[in-house]
Amino acid sequence: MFGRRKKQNSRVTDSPVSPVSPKNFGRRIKELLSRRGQIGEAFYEELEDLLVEADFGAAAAVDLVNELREYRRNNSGGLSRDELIEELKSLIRPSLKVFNLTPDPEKLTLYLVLGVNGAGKTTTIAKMAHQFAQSGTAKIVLAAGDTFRAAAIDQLEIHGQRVGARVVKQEHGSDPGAVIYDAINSAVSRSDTLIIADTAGRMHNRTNLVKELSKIDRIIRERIGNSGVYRKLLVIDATTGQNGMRQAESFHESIGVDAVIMTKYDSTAKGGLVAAISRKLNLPFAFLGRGEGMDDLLPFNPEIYLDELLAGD
Ligand SMILES: Nc1nc2c(ncn2[C@@H]2O[C@H](COP(=O)(O)OP(=O)(O)OP(=O)(O)O)[C@@H](O)[C@H]2O)c(=O)[nH]1
Ligand SMILES: [Mg+2]
Repeated sequence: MFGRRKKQNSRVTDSPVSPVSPKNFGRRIKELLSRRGQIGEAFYEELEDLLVEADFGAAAAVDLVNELREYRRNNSGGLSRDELIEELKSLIRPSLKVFNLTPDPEKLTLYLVLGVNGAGKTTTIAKMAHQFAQSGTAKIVLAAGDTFRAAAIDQLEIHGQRVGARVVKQEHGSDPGAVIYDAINSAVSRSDTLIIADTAGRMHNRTNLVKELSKIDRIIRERIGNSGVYRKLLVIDATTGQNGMRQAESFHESIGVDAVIMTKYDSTAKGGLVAAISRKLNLPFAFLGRGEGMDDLLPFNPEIYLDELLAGD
């Protein structure tokens, strides 16, 4: 799972754009319906293919289509296009959960940001800091916990200056647990309320990364204790398809994840990954990243997500 950037990039280069996009997925379902007239086996098979193409994952696609079949069996009067889309929405909706990421100004809060390299962690940290600073809900410190890559510390510092957040750092190669521990101490002594900690997305190998992240996790739990709030946020790049699903499984299994932030939703040709992760791992989503600008981070809204995915107009 870790360090797959090269493979992902080459995959993206090999097949630039999928014909399925969150915007036209619903339109294609409608096309499928009008083309077939009747809803029969061929329709269900095509719908299943369409769901797989849109990154729902094979298992979820099969399940959803079976549930739709079942629904239709129980509604012998037939099913209009709109009814079918509404039913598909109501089959997907129950698994979609929102994680409300509004820091409590009364409590010391730490968000540990996890994800493979290139997922969009550092940019997302900057966007979150920008939002929380603008709304005045928190006094923010950024912790430069990605000490593996030399440029990562500078990158966070530049973002920190831009959004007006203090950055706690040590030099390249230092212990990320120590950097984050320092950041907590300095937040406490200056009465800052929110620490957002960056982490490395890649190390020499996966075992090293899991070990490192587990150590960071332990340090934070011990230092923050029950009086504060500690959340692990996993950043997934929407354009990585089923690889994103594997990343979510792997991080959740090895470190434990509280909420997912999906980045690059603006550049994805597929929207089903959100539903796939929600359905399989029962994880809530906090934000969708929809561009590179500081304001391009929107709270996850299931109804908007479903409308965009299935409205098709
Ligand atoms: N279009 C788009 N690009 C994004 C979004 N979020 C991040 N990016 C871009 O993705 C690239 C990688 O982002 P980073 O924030 O550096 O990713 P990272 O996870 O910190 O990467 P490493 O530090 O290498 O582990 C940058 O060019 C970002 O501008 C998004 O929501 N939409
Ligand atoms: Mg980074």
